[in-house]
Amino acid sequence: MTIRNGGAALGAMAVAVFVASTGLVVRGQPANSDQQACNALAASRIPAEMIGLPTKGAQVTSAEFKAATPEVKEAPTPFNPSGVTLARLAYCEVKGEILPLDPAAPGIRFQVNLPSDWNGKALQQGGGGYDGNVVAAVGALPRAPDTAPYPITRGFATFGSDGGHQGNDATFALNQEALTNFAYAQLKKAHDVAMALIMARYHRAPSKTYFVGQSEGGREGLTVAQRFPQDYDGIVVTAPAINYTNLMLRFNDASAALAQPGAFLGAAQIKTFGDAVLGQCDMNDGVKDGIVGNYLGCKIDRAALQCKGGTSDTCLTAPQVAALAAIYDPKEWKDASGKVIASYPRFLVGGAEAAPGGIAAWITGRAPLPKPQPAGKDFNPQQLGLGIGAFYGNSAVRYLIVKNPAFDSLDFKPQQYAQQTAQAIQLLASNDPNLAAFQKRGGKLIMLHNTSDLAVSPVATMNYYDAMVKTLGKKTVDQFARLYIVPSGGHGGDGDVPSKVDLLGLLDQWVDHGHAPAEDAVAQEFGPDLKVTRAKPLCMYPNYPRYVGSGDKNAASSYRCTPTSGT
Ligand SMILES: [Ca+2]
Repeated sequence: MTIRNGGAALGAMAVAVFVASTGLVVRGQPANSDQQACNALAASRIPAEMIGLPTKGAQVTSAEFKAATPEVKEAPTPFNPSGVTLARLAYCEVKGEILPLDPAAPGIRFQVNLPSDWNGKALQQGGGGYDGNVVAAVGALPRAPDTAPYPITRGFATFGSDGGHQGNDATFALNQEALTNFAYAQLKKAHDVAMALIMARYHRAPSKTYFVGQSEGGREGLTVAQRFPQDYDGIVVTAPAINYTNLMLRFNDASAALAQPGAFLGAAQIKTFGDAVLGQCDMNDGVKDGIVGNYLGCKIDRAALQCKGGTSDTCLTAPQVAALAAIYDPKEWKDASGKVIASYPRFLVGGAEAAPGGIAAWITGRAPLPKPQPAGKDFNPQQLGLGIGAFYGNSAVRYLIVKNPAFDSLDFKPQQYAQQTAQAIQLLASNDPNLAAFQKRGGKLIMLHNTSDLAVSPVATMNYYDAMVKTLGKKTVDQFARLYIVPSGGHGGDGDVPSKVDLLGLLDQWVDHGHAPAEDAVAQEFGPDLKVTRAKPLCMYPNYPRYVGSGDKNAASSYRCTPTSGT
C-alpha cells in the first residue's frame, strides 16, 4: 500500500522511503529537515484499503510546517479567561478530507499535527455538540490546568476531525452516511488516516494511542472504547453525552415546559433558585464556599420557592416551578400501551446553577422557543435568543428523528414517532457497559463529570459506571477505569470552582508507567495570573471532598474524600 505524493516531490531528488513493517511507501524529497519532511506529505493520498471502514480514500489538501511559538499573553476573553496562549513546539500541520461513498454525503475533514520532537504517542481529540468544525487539536485539552503544556508541546502527534459534516446543527442527519459517520464511523476513518500519516512521517506506528473528548467528544471516547477497543491504549472522557438522543428529548421537554404561559425563567428566577441551592445545601460538605460538595445529599425543596400570593423576583410562579421540574427531574417517555420507549435520569445541583455556564446558557437562553417556529435555515438560534439545549433539541427533533426541517418541535411526542425515536436512540446511545475487549487489551479509561452540568446529567455518567461494575465486576473495573465526580462547575467544569486537572497526564502515567490514579490528584482553580487560587482532592465516585473542619479551606489538604450520602 502506498501514500503517493504529487507535485514537486517527484523531482530529481525524489526518493522512496520503504517501511518494511507495513509496506508503506512515501515518495518525496529526502527528509533532511523537519520542514522538508512536512512538505513531503502535501498532496498525499491515503488509499481506501488503508482505512478500516468504507470510504473512497483520503486526500491531504495541505501540509504546512509550523515553527515553535513562545507563550503569549493577550486580553482575556470568555474562551480564554487568562488571556494566555502557551508555547508550542514546532509541528507539521496536515489537513485533508476523507472522501465519502455517497456523492451527496459530505467528506470528513481532518487535521493531523506531527511534532518535530515526537514522543512516540498519538492523541485523537473528540468534538462537541453536533461536531461540524475541524478539531484542530493544537490547544489546551478540556479541564487541563491553565499551566499544563499543550499535548502537541508534550510531543504527542494529535489529530481531530469535523465529525463528518460542517455546521453545528443536525441537518447532516438527513443523509444516512453522514449520520453513520457522526454516530461512530468517522472516528475510525479519521483514526486510520492519522495512523497512515504518522507512519509516513516517522516510519513507525505510535507506541500508545489515546483518545480525549468532552461532551459529544466524551460520547465519542466511549464509542471508540465500545466499537474500536483495539485502536486505543487509553481514553479520557469528560461530561460524556451518552444516551445522546434521550438527552435531546430532555432538552425538548424543557423547552416545551418553558414555553407554557408564565413559565419562562428569567435571570431573577434563576438567581432565586441558585440562591436556594446554596442556602439549603452549601454546608452539606462542612464548608460554606459556594459549592455543594455532597452531591447526592442535596434535596432542593422547589415547592418552597413558589409565590404565596402575588409575584415577585424572589419567588416562582407555579408554571415556573413546573419548568424546573422539567429541567431537573428524571423522565420516562411511554408509548400508548404504557411501555417505556426512552428515559433519562435527573440532573443534580452543585452551586453553579446561576453562573454564566448554568441554566441560562444551556436551557433558557433569553427567550423560549417561539410558536410557530421558523423552518429550516431561517431558524436562527442566536436571533431567537435560545439556550444551547433548546436549539439542540429542536435540531434533533427536526433532522434526526422526524426528518422534516419545518416540523414544530414543540408539537413533538416521541410516542408518535416511536420507531424513528428508537432508531436514533440505538444509533447514538454509546452506553454499552461491556468494555471487556478494551480492558483485556490493557486499555485504561478515565471519566470525569461536574455536578452543576446542565448540558449532560452527571447521573447518566454515574449510571453508566454502575452498569460497568454490574457487567464486569468492581474488581475488574478498578483495574482499568475511574470515574471522578467534581462538585459544582458547569458542563466544561466552568464556574467559580476548582475543577482543572491534568487528566492526560494521569492517563499516560497509568498506561505507560503503571501508576494507577487514586485520590491523590487534586482539582485546581486558577486566577488570571495562572496562579492556583483553590484546590480540592479529586475524589472517585461515590466520594466527594469533605472539609475536615479546620485549616485553609482553599487547600486540598483540608479535605478528605468521603462517601456521598443520599440516593
Ligand atoms: Ca460547601
